[in-house]
Amino acid sequence: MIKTPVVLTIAGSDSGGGAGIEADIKTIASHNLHGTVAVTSVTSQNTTGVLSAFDLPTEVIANQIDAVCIDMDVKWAKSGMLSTSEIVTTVAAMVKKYGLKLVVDPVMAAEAGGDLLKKEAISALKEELLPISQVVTPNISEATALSGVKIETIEDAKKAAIIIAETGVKNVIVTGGHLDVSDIVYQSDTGKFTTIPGDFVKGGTHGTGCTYSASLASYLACGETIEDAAKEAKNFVVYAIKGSQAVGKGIGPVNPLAKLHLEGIK
Ligand code: PXL
Repeated sequence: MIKTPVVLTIAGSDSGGGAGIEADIKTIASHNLHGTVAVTSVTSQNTTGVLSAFDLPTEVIANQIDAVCIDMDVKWAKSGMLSTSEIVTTVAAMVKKYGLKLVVDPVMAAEAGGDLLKKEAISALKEELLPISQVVTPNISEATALSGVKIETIEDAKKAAIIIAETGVKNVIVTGGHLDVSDIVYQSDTGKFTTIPGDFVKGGTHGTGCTYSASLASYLACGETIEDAAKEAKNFVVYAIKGSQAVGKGIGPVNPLAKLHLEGIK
């Protein structure tokens, strides 16, 4: 019997069911992989915004990672909302302890507004977590916060990717949902750039970043190359936006099960 890859998400909970661990688990499951979680923070949130966020004690976050990793063979993980520098430091220690291959979604704010990472934690992210990570997937504003480069063109995004890669992270994917919808993949070991074009799609977008990084981690856990995984994950998110369901009064949540419902399991 072929062993099912186990993917771990280390991220916050979104009570509205659109982003965070809720999006991650749906995404991982729809790749027909087994998803596990370490919750970092519980947000009270809906489609219109974040009411509050309650960070879990770092011991509880570490315990969840221990529980999963001592039992199951986890190779790939993704991180989302990490909230504080203490949580970033804890997650970095656990990633090292279990030799996890990590996709970092450098979550800073919710789609409908609301800070999900304290400003002081950005340096911990750059100094402690990115140097031991395989991939980081910033959107335009996160790439600006990580690099100091104001991004208005694809060339700016490339400049930012090179600066972010100086932290030691192996691959940088600047997602272009807010630019011209192209994603830029930068592989630091070869210096190669790949541009992945996209079409603007209409639908709910709450949870796109989480869904993208969870899909990317799932494709990588299945052994795909970074370029193929980036193309497939982008396509996965297109389905999730197109198949979003009209719930709530604000920014509608993506539907990570849309591709599965339309195409079945591959
Ligand atoms: O999409 C970023 C994100 C990450 N994690 C949690 C969130 C959000 C956005 O709303 O709620 C928990």
